Amino acid sequence: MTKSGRNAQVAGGGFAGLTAATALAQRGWDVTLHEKAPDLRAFGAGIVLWNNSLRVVEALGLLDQLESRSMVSPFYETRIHNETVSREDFDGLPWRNMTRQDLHDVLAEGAKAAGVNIRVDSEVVSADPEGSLTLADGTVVEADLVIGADGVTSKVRDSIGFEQERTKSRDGITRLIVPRNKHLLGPGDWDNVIDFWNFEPRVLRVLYVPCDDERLYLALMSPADDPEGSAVPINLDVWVENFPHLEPVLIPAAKAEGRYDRYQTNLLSNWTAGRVALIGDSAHAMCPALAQGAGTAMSNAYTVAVAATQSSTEGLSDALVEWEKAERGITDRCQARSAYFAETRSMSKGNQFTQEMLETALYNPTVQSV
Ligand code: FAD
Ligand code: 5PR
Repeated sequence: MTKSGRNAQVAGGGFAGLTAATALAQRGWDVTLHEKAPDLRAFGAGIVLWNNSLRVVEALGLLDQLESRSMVSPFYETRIHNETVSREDFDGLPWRNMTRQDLHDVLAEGAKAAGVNIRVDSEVVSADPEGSLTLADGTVVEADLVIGADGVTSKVRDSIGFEQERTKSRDGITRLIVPRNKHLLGPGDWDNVIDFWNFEPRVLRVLYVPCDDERLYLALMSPADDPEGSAVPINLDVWVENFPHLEPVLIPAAKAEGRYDRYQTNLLSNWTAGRVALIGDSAHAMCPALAQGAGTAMSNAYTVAVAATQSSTEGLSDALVEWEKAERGITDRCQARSAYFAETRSMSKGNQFTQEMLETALYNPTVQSV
């Protein structure tokens, strides 16, 4: 590890911010992370992680902790009207499922162990490409490097004024964690991830993702213009009528809290301005079809830390431009493919994880690490 002694200010304590902060602190940076919420907590329910983010977690020294709180499914199965159309195992490519809270906890523990100064209740209101953040209480903090990891509604991004195109998809999803109730589900390969699609009599989908022995992540998809399908709490009668075999997990889903979200995509002209770099959803929010929003966030968080460490203080802005050039193509392609799947709903055909579609998952962002 090199000791750089330089100062980094990170806006946002989600997966992107925690990963960047830890990778920087482990390289000798003096890192402060600002999270506007009163505590470090994950939003949402469950998550699928692929090889790319698992390699990042490994490089941060946190893979054992992650493995003990996640599980491996034998297959990613796709069904249409409850008929199996494919069972994919990705030829041994590592992938894992877990709750978002567990991933967040693993990353937050890693950040604390690396010496990141974590400030909760610390809202960032703007950033300056010269190298500073302004907080809601008016404090201005200066930094050699500023990271905007403040999510899809990023203030760091919007205060600087990056050009962007935003789109919202026609479908959206309610995400929940429920008990697995495996014994009530009857015979079946209930350790698989199972993507259940129905087109008749209406478009509804249940993505079934076991996270461990006790907890199941359910993502219930419906078009936004279907008021019954998109109702929260979920409309139990509608979901059970369409997925009767899932009744034992839909009953607790109807009692759980949840939020219906439409998929958002934003495409920026640039991810960097001077000493500021945007990572994660602030830079490239994407549809979830390939389950790579957090994956690309963590990859780019890691590689920006490496690139910034390798640069001199004077050369930092140029190094950030070079970093964007290196990572942009693969991220943009993943975002475009995810948008295509969301638009066409063609994941339902099964066998969609071709080598091309797995490009991001196969990527190892840590190979040129310092
Ligand atoms: P966020 O997780 O949004 O974190 C931003 C953080 O910044 C938050 O803690 C927030 O409180 C804080 N913040 C915001 N504004 C400020 C401010 N002004 N000052 C200080 N702090 C601030 N990805 C996957 O890889 N696999 C999946 O299976 C997957 N499933 C998904 C399912 C759905 C339905 C959706 C919508 C997304 C899914 N994603 C998935 C994508 C993934 O959730 C996001 O891409 C990922 O959480 C982005 O991380 P982030 O750290 O950039 O942003
Ligand atoms: N994969 C995952 C996921 O959570 C979603 C999708 C795919 C892990 C939805 O939340 O295609 O919408 C999807």
